[in-house]
Amino acid sequence: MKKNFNSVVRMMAEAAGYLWEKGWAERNGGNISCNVSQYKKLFEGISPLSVELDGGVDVPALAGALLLVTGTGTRMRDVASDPMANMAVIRICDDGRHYVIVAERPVRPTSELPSHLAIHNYFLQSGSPCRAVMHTHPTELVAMSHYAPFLEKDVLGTLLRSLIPETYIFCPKGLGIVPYALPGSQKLAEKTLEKLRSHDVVLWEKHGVLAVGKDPVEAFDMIDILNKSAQIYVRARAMGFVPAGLTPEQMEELRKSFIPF
Ligand code: 2HA
Ligand code: ZN
Repeated sequence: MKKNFNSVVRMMAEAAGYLWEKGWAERNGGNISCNVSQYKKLFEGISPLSVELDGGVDVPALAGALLLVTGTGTRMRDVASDPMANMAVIRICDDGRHYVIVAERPVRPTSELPSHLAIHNYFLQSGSPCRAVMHTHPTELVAMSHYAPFLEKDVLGTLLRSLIPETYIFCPKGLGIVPYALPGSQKLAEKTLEKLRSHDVVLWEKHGVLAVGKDPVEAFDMIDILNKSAQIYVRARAMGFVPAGLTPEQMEELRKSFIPF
């Protein structure tokens, strides 16, 4: 059991390293969480901070669940090199509102915990196979979120999916936009969850993105593909032209060949 838990820790560290290498994780930017409830036994009886902390949102489906979460104020590059010194292990209390820290080191979870909790709760309620949530600050996508016309319904998602076939194939439900809300707020968590019900990835205006996956590397891949499209757009504009994009016929051919719904 310990070996399998360690492999989740290693994958969180691997994904954190990618965020740093991409230049998407300045200072303490970004956070990652994984539901690791299957390893509950490893943490029985450990409680360095026996206070119950308020998670900021009601998450009844998570009562008793165990989450591995990057620590507040920690750097992604430090999560990559020394994961357990920079991650919190938390158990959600039976009231589905509070949590306790149960790892040997009393690291406190990310400031974006309300969004992470709301989404893990949704995974369990909806029967989703996803168990990982990732938030990061991809430069080109954040830059594009500063331009109001891109934030109109479906504009940016449609543009990005027309730039390379992979974006449509691997993110068929595209990008949902959440208007600016205070980082770490309950409002940001609620709006994010709303958009995630019908999109693969959510863009937080003037801040960053949030993606989900069966594991943290899968969540990273979603963001990487979308930001690649954003980079292609930015480079084309820098070369002085507006990229043509795939034609409606080419998009339709992709849809019929690769997208199961
Ligand atoms: O973890 O990125 O949004 C720090 C942040 C807050
Ligand atoms: Zn952020």
